[in-house]
Amino acid sequence: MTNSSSYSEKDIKILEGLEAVRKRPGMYIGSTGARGLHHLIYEIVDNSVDEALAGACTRIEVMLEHGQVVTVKDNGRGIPTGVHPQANIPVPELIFTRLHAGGKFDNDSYKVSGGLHGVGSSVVNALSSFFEYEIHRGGRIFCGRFENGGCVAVPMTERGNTRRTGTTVRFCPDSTIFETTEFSSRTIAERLQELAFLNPGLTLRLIDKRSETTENEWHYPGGLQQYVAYLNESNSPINDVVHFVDEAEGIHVEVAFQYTDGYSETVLSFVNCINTREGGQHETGFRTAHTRVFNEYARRMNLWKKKENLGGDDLREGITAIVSMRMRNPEFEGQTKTKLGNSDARTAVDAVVAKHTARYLEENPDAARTLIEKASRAKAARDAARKARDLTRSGTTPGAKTSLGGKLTRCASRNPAECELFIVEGDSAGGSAKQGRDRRIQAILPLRGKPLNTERAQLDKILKNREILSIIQSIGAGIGPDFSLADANYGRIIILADADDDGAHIRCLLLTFFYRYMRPLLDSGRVFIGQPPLFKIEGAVPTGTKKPGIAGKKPTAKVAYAWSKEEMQKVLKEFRSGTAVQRYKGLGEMNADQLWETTLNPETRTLVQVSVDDAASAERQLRVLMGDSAETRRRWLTENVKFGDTGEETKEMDQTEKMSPIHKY
Ligand code: 28F
Repeated sequence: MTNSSSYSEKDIKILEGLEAVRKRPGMYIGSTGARGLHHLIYEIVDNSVDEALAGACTRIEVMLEHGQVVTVKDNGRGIPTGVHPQANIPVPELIFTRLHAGGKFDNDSYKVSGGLHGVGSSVVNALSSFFEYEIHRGGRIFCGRFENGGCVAVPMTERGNTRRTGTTVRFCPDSTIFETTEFSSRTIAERLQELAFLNPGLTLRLIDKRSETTENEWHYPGGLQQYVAYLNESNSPINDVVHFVDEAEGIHVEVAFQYTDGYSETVLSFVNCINTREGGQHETGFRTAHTRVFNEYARRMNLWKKKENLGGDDLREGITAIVSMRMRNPEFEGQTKTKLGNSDARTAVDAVVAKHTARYLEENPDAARTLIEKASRAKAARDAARKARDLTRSGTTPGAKTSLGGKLTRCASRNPAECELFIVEGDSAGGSAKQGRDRRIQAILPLRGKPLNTERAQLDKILKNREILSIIQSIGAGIGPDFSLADANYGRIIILADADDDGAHIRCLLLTFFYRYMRPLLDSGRVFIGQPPLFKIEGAVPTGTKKPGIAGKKPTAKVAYAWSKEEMQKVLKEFRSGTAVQRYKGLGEMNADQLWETTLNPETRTLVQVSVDDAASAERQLRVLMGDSAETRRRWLTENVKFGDTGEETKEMDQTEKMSPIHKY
């Protein structure tokens, strides 16, 4: 047992390993921002999920306590507590103080791992101000504690008897390392729920004791079948959920899919519970098999006679599909290492999907016909859209003519990277923006009325909507599968809408459109929400005098702005009594100079950058808000509505608050 006072060289080696983590945390958890912080929890939870995958754990609990202390507890076998033969220290101390210890890299099992693929619990220990564990195994309880990033504070000791088995870890992220140590219950809940869907039979629980205690639990014996049904809850399904599990090439493949009468394609995929957001070979296998089998069936049943095949996009219009597989030695590629590279995954998924989809179509001829008819309509609409495409690919520079030129007030610069397109609600605000802007780099597109709800409209109808079409033409980079970010005429798209419900609805409609038809704009962080001030404070401020006895000059008039009630009250203190406070009802109440100073000027404005952090949750929120089920929308609004201090209902229709913090741009 190591005696904490006399460090041997092996302890020093342990510390060096964790010291490296503390020096460059980003190398191990991606960032020291909110995402990196949450990786700490995912890393520990994934070890419990590994136990579940080994069939030894059925329950995982995560608890958040005051001071951002996290506890994760499982009912697995308990980490072995013997002394490790080589390292000559107890296995738990090895796992928690040695990088990549704990068998993470043994290749004989489906090791789960978080976004950065299994950096190991020791990284969490290294980045925690304290880290303690309790293991129930073999009828005994073992516990130990580390402090300051892995220094052994209490070597493992035995403490009493127990009748259960399992591992509990309790840690507190080191606030000197992380920009924020504020955990988001919603973020954690989404991952735990996702793990529950991916591991039928596993129960996950989240207890948040930081304010009034809330508890949530997820358990889905139906697995992916329930996951698909959950994602489609707010839209109208047009077939039953198709669900199958099989093995091929030594790979475990589980698939579920269901169509709704919507138009978007949602395919989520996972490998060993890792969300492969960038797709990869398994998704390719799913798509090629799905397209091939549907076309074969459609021809054989004389449902499709045209020369060219139904395209994959046509056949997957309205589909929600999830592919979850388990395999050894997955290889990850892509920018965020979430694209699966193994080619045997494509073969395996193709074989399983082809076999079971063909069987589904044979056994469900009515559903098959419905889906193929939907696909043929989709193809017709896409052909119409392709014909209309020349409408949407206007010119190659911000200054180019557009057939609806009248609406867009272009800027002078020819360099898209510096150009900004303001989409402004209402003509009067549009007018002030045209006058007040920086003509060199700022273009203005006023919106008359509300843009179309593109969540519920097919492509050819979208192209007939003037508002949407003027946006497409102004950006000039096409839409949907044709969209090309490199062709965009602007480096920033800034939405300016009133801070009221109509404005929030317009923001939501525009974000839905960008999310559905110009997704790379969002993913590349080019979409922003302008933040006009809520209050204008006008009055007299006392002019301070340096020397006593000299009468102060007469107070000077001053105008100030505020973006919140609190800020307004703070600013008001600088003014003398009798100051006028105006609450702006809309952008139109500001003249050109005020709009420039408060909202357009890059030096003084505040913008919210919209970043879609998790496709699944953004997808679901947009579906609930923009889908066609009023019931689910009502339920969502009831759960998410916040009553403002004036008592009136302020519907949080606006997605941006949840998507990203405020940045100065
Ligand atoms: C709250 C976090 O970390 N749970 C874990 C186990 C169980 C075993 C294990 C873990 C085998 C020898 C490398 C037990 N019995 N929860 C957790 N539960 N690690 S981590 O083994 C570690 C590997 O060292 C375990 C039999 N086999 C494995």
